[in-house]
Amino acid sequence: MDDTARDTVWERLKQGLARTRDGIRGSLQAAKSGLGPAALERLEEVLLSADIGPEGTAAIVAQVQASLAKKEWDTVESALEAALCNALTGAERAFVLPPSRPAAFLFVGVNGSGKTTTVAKVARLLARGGARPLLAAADTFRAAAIEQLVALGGEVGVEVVAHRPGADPGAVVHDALEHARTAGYDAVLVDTAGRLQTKRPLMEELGKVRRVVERLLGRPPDERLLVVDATVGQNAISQAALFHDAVGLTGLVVTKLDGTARGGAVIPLTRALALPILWIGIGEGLDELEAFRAKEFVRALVRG
Ligand SMILES: Nc1nc2c(ncn2[C@@H]2O[C@H](COP(=O)(O)OP(=O)(O)OP(=O)(O)O)[C@@H](O)[C@H]2O)c(=O)[nH]1
Ligand SMILES: [Mg+2]
Repeated sequence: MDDTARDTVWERLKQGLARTRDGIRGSLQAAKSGLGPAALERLEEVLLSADIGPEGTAAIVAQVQASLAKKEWDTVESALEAALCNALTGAERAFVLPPSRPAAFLFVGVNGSGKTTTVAKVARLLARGGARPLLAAADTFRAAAIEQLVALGGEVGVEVVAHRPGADPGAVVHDALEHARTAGYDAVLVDTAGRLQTKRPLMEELGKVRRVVERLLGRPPDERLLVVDATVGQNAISQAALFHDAVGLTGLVVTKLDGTARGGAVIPLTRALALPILWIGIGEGLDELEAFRAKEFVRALVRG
């Protein structure tokens, strides 16, 4: 990536996180002259309202206090930045296209979390990197879902394998993998129907899709990604656990970080299941997907 492209990414990230940052910066104003009881309370409140969760907030605040006491940092801002980075240890994993062809990626999540959009964003990213992705419309639940993926595929210039509404999602994935093999595609991106994590038969259907890939490729999908909407708050954690049980997640994509003051949700999410965040979604546009880089993310939250 050249410098101009990097600058644009950084600007987008900053803009996307603006709403979450506003709260944090407000609390830092209050802590300008140190972390007195009132400023401490304000900081706690802000971290909680950013959805960092009670545990994460307590740990971060304790660390900020300890590092200020030890004079490791001379401003609350720097101490907070360090504590947030620390809370995100292990949360970052750079995506690399696995060597086996075709690679297979499964995108799962609750209704409306941003799966279909993310599939198209990732397809564009792969295509720009010189790979040939193929999309599989395994959300056969509604005709509109298939049409949406076909339209997005057109927008990013990527072929879509689709069956009729109501078709078996496993069959769609089967066909897509076979087609990818014969036509020399590098990766198959599987869009699935949104489902409530509490609906057992629907969760079992995801297990079935995973097994179709295993049967054909001799291994499970290379990435099993949960697409989570950052605005849903703490409920996202119980969602993640049940999807993890169903498909054995390899990572997270956190979407809608642009429209929310709750960007801190990434912290409990990644910590709860020790899953890395591969990408974040910071807008509806098909370019508005960024690799998650903990340090940059924190800097955009705290400093902007
Ligand atoms: N602001 C914002 N909107 C997003 C982002 N990602 C997706 N969306 C929007 O969220 C809405 C739902 O996105 P979809 O991709 O259709 O979500 P889905 O998970 O496929 O939905 P279902 O298939 O119905 O479960 C759309 O209006 C998207 O444009 C994001 O990062 N930021
Ligand atoms: Mg969808």
